[in-house]
Amino acid sequence: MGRLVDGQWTTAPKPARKDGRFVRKPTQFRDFIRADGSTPYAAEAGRYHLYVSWACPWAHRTLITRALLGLEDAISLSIVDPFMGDDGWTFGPGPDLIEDTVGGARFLHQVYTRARADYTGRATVPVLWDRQRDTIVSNESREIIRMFDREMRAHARHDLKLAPPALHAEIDAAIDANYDTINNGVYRAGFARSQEAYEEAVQAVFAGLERCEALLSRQPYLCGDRFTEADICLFPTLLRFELVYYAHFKCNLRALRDHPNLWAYTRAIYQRPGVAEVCKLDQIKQHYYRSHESINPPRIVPGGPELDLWAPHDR
Ligand SMILES: N[C@@H](CCC(=O)N[C@@H](CS)C(=O)NCC(=O)O)C(=O)O
Repeated sequence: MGRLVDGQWTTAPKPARKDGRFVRKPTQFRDFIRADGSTPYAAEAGRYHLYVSWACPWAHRTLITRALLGLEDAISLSIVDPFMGDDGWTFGPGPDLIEDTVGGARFLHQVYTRARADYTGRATVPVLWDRQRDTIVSNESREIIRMFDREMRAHARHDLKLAPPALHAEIDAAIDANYDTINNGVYRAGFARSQEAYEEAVQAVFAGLERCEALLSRQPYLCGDRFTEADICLFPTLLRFELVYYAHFKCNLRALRDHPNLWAYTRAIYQRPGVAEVCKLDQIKQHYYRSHESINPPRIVPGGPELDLWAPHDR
């Protein structure tokens, strides 16, 4: 996996941490679109462009939010190839991919250096690009979905509030609670380089899942009766659980299907109009099993599991 150092792409290995832990660095582009004009990023249709991968759970949050709000005409899209090799994320052509129609880049890292010529860090998806100022607004999924929901409302086709102001604190607390344990927990387990770091992460993943399982036995969604951003942030990880995290990231104490409420909840969200269309299960498997050579050296993509995401649910 490569990264940018002072604007130069390098695949030179980074020295591993002594404790074997995987630590995700904070994202660096943290500007905000504001409908009230209080930032240089006005809430205009046709101005912003989203760079994503179908495979990435963080990017998946932004794709689901864009689809549920009906922002497809307001925010354009580029979709990178699921294979992430020495060049990092690259643009198509390929099935279900969309090239960089804004800047004609071949590699995603070129989008980063176009925004900041001396950027140091990983070139990650999602990226929200501003055509007018020719720069990145944000590369933080959680903040991008909040902008879509709160600030781009005038351009949304569907009248859906994913983060009603009265629930902000509760939604943020739910997203925080699941981030370390579940969303990033699976990565901490999968990329651990010591037994101790792995054990710690895998226990946290399943403790987090048990907590959600208990919560969802009492209420339909993480924040009560309403479907919110907190559900959008959890769903991409649950969808990937049996597909990749169980085997590839060794999160195998139990399957997701062993948690009846979580499994039904996952199917219920998958079956909401507009969601299945932005869930490309094959691209998810292709990305993880083929891109992480250190975990899966022969890069063989398993045939299973057989998942019936359309099975009826009672939620
Ligand atoms: N904090 C970021 C995380 C984004 C992220 O790590 N994306 C991964 C894909 S799953 C990526 O692009 N990784 C490329 C790399 O690390 O080189 C967010 O939530 O938006």
